[in-house]
Amino acid sequence: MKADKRLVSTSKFLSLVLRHQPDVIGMSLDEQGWLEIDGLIENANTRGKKLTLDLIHEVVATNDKKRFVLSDDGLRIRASQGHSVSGVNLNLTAASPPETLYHGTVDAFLPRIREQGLQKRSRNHVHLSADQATATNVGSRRGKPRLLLIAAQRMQQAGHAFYLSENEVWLVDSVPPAYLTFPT
Ligand code: HQG
Repeated sequence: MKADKRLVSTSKFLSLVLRHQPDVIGMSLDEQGWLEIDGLIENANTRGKKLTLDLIHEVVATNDKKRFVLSDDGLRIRASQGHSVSGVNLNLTAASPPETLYHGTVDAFLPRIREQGLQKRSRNHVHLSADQATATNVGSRRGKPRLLLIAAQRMQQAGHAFYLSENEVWLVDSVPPAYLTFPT
C-alpha cells in the first residue's frame, strides 16, 4: 500500500477505535478517552489490522487535523475530539470564543436545524470552526456545503459553555436557533 493510503487507512481505523467503537478490538477507553498503545497494537494485530508503534507515531505526527495525541509518557493515545462513545470526559476547560463561529452542513438538514438549532446527534458535542474554509470542508463531506454563522460570544454571554479541543475544534452542547444565521 502507498504510504499516504496506509496513513489514511490507519487514521480512519484509529478514529473508529478511539472515538466510536473501541469494542471492535475488544477494548474500552478510560474516562478521559485514553487507550494503552501496547494493548491497541496487540488487539488490532490479533484481529487482522496491521498496526505498529512507528505507524501510530507517523499518523499522530502527520495527521491533517491533528486528530490524535499521545500522553506525556508516550504510553497512551486518544482522539482530541469527535467522540460518540458515552462517558468520555476530555477535561476541557471552558474558553471564550470569537464573536462568530461557523458550521458547515447541507440543505437536507436545514429545515430541522431551523426548528431545533444544531444538535450533537451521534457525537458528544456540536462541532464548530473558527474559519469559514474549515466549516465549508466539513459541510462538503455530505454534498453542497451550506455555511451557518453562530453568534458565539452572544451565546456564551447567555450562559452556554464553549470548549476548544486540543486540535482547535470548538465544541458546544447545542446551538439554539436564536444564535444561528442561515444562508440566503
Ligand atoms: C447535522 C469531522 C438535522 C450537522 C469534521 C451535521 C468535523 C442536524 C450532522 C467533525 C441538526 C452531524 C464533525 C439538526 C446538526 N437536525 N441535522 N437539528 N443539528 N445537524 O459528523 O459537524 O474528519 O456528527 O449539520 O471535520 O458534520 O472526523 O458532525 O451535518 O470536525 O476528524 O448533523 O467530523 O472531523 O454530523 O462533523 P457529524 P459534523 P473528522
